[in-house]
Amino acid sequence: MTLLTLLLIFILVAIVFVQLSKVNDLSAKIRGEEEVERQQNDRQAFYLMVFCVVFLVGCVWSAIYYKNVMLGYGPHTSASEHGYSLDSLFNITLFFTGIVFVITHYYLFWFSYKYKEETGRKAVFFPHDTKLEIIWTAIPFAVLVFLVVRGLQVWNEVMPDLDPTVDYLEIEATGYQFAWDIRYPGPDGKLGSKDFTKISGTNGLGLEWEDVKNLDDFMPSEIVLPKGQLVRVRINAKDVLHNFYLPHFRVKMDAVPGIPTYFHFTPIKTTEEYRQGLREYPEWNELHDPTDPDSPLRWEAFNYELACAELCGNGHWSMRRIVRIVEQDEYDEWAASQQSYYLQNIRGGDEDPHKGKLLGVEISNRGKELTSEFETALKATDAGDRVLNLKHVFFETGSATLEGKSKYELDNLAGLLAKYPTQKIEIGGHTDSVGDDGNNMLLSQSRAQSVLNYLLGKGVSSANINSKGYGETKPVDANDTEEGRQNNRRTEITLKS
Ligand SMILES: [Cu+2]
Repeated sequence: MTLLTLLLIFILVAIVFVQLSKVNDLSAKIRGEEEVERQQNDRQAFYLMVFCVVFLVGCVWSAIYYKNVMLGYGPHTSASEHGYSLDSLFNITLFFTGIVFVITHYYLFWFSYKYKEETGRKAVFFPHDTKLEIIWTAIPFAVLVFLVVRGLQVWNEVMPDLDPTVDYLEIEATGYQFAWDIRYPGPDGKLGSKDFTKISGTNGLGLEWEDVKNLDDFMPSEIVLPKGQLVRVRINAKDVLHNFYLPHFRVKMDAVPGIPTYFHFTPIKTTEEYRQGLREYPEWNELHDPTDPDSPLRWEAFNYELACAELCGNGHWSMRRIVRIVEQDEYDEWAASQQSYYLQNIRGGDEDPHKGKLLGVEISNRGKELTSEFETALKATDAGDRVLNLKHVFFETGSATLEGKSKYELDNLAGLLAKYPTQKIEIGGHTDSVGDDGNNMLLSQSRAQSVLNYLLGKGVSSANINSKGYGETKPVDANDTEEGRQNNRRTEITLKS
């Protein structure tokens, strides 16, 4: 409908012009060509002046009118530390180019008006003026030197190499058609090494699993960063040029296949703080989705985003990712809840070079798990909730001898008992139902005793622990499947109240 109306307007305007030119032709025949030409010159000179005024006023007006949707103004002041330097550089450049823009346009139209053809006026031949040449060379020279020097200062401020002693969080972004793989370093704080020949269906980045730094790295679906933390982003591409663009943080860097690039910045506003800033502006208090009355307001629905700023193919738009800036403690909680990519997808599989070995990251995860289970059980009042299964304590088959790898769990337990020195526990041994009941009872007793002896050896007070064998009397699962029997063969501790 709009298109049809526009088309109609266009046709009508064209008809008006055709009719006007017919009228002109007719009047020219009546009054003589010269007179008509003079009048047309006057009219066109006048129109040019009108255009000049409307155009310049329009430019200034639209800049002011749209100020609040532009980065750097109104609600969109920078959300990163260095962003303010870049924004001020843009403003300085805008100031100088703005002056040139107004002056050149003013003279362009004013001269067309002033020097329009007039009877009896002759053009002046004006070949050269040294003074003028000097002026219009010297002024741009001075302005450009100032802009370039200021630009270099800002560049050095924004792009220095990071001193390795400085505390920063390093993450990695790898662009490909059409998504980003974002990698975080995990608890060790270090990203592991890569080799493109290792790229496979399960290992899209070609991470080298022999490098233990890779084992705790995680790849979340959203980018979460702590406020006030210096962040360095390693930027890569796997296929074509992409661009890592975080507009609200004034971060923009090409992702080039084969050449890693980087950028570092410090976010200074959490997502929530930025939303509160937007809230001050009436246009951000409109419905996010105007067709849905239950939709959140625009400021409530706001999120920082990562965009690919390179037209990298027809799925380019889908490279958008949400970026969430949170306070440090919220970040720590989020990071702790992330699962290592290796442990989730590679561990125990064909590509795992550490098969059969217990890894440092697993030991520390088990320690954390036992601590949290122990502390939850401590607070429990229900007797059943005060029982913990020591999942990583193993014995040699048919014997009460502890396997070497049990030591990690037992050392963790000894640590917990040292932390809670008044807490008393019972160690309970359990078997499956295979074999003679009496033998099972004896085996479970001596296994519980082995655990007790180990803990005594670690300095746990004998007044705080006792052991008991339950044999096959307390199964937690069915005894007719191997899995069930495995669940029944276990060592438990009960926290006494
Ligand atoms: Cu892209």
